[in-house]
Amino acid sequence: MNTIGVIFDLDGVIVDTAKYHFLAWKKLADTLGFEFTESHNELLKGVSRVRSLEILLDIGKVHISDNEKQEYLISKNEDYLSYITKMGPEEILPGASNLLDNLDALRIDYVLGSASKNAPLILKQVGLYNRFKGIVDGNSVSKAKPDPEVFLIGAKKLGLKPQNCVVFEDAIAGVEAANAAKMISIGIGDAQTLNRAHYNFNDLTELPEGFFQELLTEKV
Ligand code: B16
Ligand code: MG
Repeated sequence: MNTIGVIFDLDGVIVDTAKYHFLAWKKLADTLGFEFTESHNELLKGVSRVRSLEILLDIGKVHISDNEKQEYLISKNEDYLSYITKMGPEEILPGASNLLDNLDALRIDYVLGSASKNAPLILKQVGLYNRFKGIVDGNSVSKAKPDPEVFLIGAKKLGLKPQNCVVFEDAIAGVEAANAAKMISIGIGDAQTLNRAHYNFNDLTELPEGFFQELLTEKV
């Protein structure tokens, strides 16, 4: 076992499923009769499904019963799944496969730490499911990011102390969760937005060669 391990967020790091969440949430907003834009969708990134619905209803200033909420959560997910089930390996984001190959070569283990309850299905669709040492997803946690729970469970699966775990995240709440877990946080996306991350890259192709070797020498 290596002295460091990696925890990957899914949406926005390995694949871009935000566009499918957007289409499914927009359909619900259309049904409820208000506009839901791509910038509204930014507010839902990294956030749990239930919390996403609450934010969406706030945007539309819509009040509905708990029963209706449950129905909309189910129908939104059915719409979302209609897109997800068409995904394939071509949707893996640039640099992700290469990074996993490099980690394998360095014998650095990696697990998934995602808010999505659909994470196992998505990984299977793109052909990456069997490569992860473990999966922590929206089904395994009781507290959503920015709570560190998802990543602390990930550290257990890696058999490592939190300070020896490196987290790749595209959402502010995810970077905060990694920092709260006392892990090394890497923000993927806009550096201004993710300015609390310890390292920032626009995407995974920007990770410098030797990045993990350097971290390894620091953590020996
Ligand atoms: P589901 P991540 C998150 O994935 C998405 O960013 C977020 O937009 C979504 O609401 C959440 O998963 C829950 O997804 O409805 O599939 O359970 O970024 O944590 O990998
Ligand atoms: Mg994400």
